[in-house]
Formats: sequence, C-alpha cells, structure tokens
Amino acid sequence: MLRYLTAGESHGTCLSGIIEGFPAGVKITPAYIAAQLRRRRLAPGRSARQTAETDAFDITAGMSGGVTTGAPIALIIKNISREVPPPSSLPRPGHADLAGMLKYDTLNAALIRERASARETAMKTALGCFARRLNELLGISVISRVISVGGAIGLAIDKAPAALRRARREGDTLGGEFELVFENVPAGLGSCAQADRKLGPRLGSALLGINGVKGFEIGGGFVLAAMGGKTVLRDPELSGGLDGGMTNGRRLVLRCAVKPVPGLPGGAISTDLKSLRKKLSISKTSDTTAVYAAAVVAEHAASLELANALLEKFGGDSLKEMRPRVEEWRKRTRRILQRL
Ligand code: EPS
Repeated sequence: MLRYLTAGESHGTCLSGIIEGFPAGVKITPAYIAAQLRRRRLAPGRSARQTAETDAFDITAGMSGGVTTGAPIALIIKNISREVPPPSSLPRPGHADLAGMLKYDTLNAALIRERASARETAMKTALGCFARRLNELLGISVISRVISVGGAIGLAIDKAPAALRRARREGDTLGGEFELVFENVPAGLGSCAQADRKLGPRLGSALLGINGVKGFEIGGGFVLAAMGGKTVLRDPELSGGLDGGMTNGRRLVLRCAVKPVPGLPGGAISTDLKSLRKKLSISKTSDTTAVYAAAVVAEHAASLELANALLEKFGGDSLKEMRPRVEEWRKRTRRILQRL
C-alpha cells in the first residue's frame, strides 16, 4: 500500500513529505520533479508570491543513484517567503479561518491559515511525481486541461486570459473546471466489494482534498442525471472508465469544479472574534484563479491513488517485479476486450 503525508506551514522553514510503500527500481530525475513543480507554480492566475518561491527541493531519503530503493522517500521544499503573518482574531470570509478557529479553540486565525494554505500542494505535487513516474513506466499517461474559467466554456475558453485580466482589474477572483484524463489504464483496478475499495470514491477523495475543489465528476457526471438509459448505453465513454468502482479498460475521465479564491484584493467584511466588531478583512492572497494550478496538482494527487490501485492489484516490491505482471494482465484482458 502506498501512503503519503505532508507537513509544513505556508511561511515556515520548509514543507516536508514522506511517501512509503513505493517500489524499488524507479528511475526519476530531479529535473522531472522540478518541471512539474514549475508547471504548478507558474500556472496562470497566480499571485506575486509565486515569483518569490523557487520550490527548490531536496530528496533526503529513499533513493540511491537516481533510483528508488523501496525505503520511505522523504523530501523537503524550502520556503523563501518566511514572513509569518502576525496573530489575528479576524477570520477571512470563505477561507478555513473561522472553521479552524472553532475546531482548534483559538482566537488566532494565522495559526489556521498557515497550514490550510494551498502552499501544501507544492509537496503533494512533488510526492505525486513519484507515482506519475511509476504509472508512466507501466504505460499509463495523465494529462489535464482547464475547461472553464469564470463561466467561459468551450470555444469561449480562449477568452479566459481576458476574463482573468478583467477580474484582476475589478478586484474579483474566478473559479473554473478542469478535466483529467488517464490513458491506457489496465482493467480491473479498484473493487466493487466495498465502498472504500471502489476507485471512484478513492479518486474523489484525492481530488476533493485539493484546496478550493468543491465538485467532482466521473465521465458524464452530473449530465447523466438528465439522460435516458438508452442514450447513455450508446456512449460507453460516459462511464468515464469506471464501472462498479473498477476500471473497465477505457480511458479514465475525471472533472473537478474549483471555487473562486475567497481572498479578494479589496478585502471582505468580517467579525473580529475578540472585539466582536465588524472589520474589513484584507487578504494578502492575490491569486485571481486557482483552477490552472489545481489542475496540475490534481494530475499528481490522482496519480498517487492510481499507483496505489496498481500496487494493490499487481503487488511487487520493485518495478522489475511489477512490469511483467502488468504486461501479462494487459494481454489477458485485451483478449476479452477485443472480442466485444
Ligand atoms: C495562499 C496564499 C498565498 C499563495 C499561496 C497560497 O500566499 P501568501 O499568503 O504568502 O500571499 O501564494 O500559495 C503558495 C505559496 C503556493 O506555493 O501555492 C493561501 O492562502 O492558500
């Protein structure tokens, strides 16, 4: 079983991460990880903070000579921006602040926002690179694309940069949707036996765990509710590659909705929990949209879950052990799928 954990605050010394249960023999270069971190950091719509961060990282355990050893892999990503925000009893509306202050019984919102920050997704992306690489070496690819920004969809997606510029000018932020596609996924990953073993909910949990993600769809998703059974059966792609919680040999298609970033440049009225006075909460967060960055994070969060499902089905402590098992399985299932 693949497990991972992240730690670290947005303006702390560094982010830390551990991935455990990862097979030996997977070659991965620092440049591979750096490229994915760059895609996330420099995605459209981000704030000036991103030009300060370099996401320089160190792999401190679990690799030898550029190849994984089977031991837990540990990473750190250094933070450049270390100016820890001063204590504040004013929760920023729409952020984790209020819920976290209630939960952890504190009047200091800064303690909450430091960990709830999307800075954490830098480490999730770095850890996900290992899973992405393993999947890739087993023949599986993943891509994402943003399919709507602030309501602009289809061909109008070309207007997204203009919509983002307008939102920035008007002190507003935008949400959006992205799609993830995994190709060449072996059939039979996941299970229909128990809800927590179904791959759909597992991928949903990974993706809904990304900051700002509020909606998740598999294949046709919410549109299926308005369609007739005859129509749906004519287009097997609408299942999104999953039936009964298991991959069916088709490509895996997942979609997520990301809410607009709640930190508006002009601030929002909130209630100070000490004085109980209404005050303007000015958020330093100036991302105009998180949807492009979230799509990159999602590729990696979902890759971790898919790698987990591959390890569950095929087992193995090394890539050498896994590869022939996956190949043999592909041959067997292809023989049946080709006859359909
Ligand atoms: C974030 C607020 C911003 C973002 C940050 C996430 O940071 P700051 O409060 O310093 O302006 O830039 O994202 C990252 C640093 C990152 O690497 O993604 C928030 O509140 O979620």
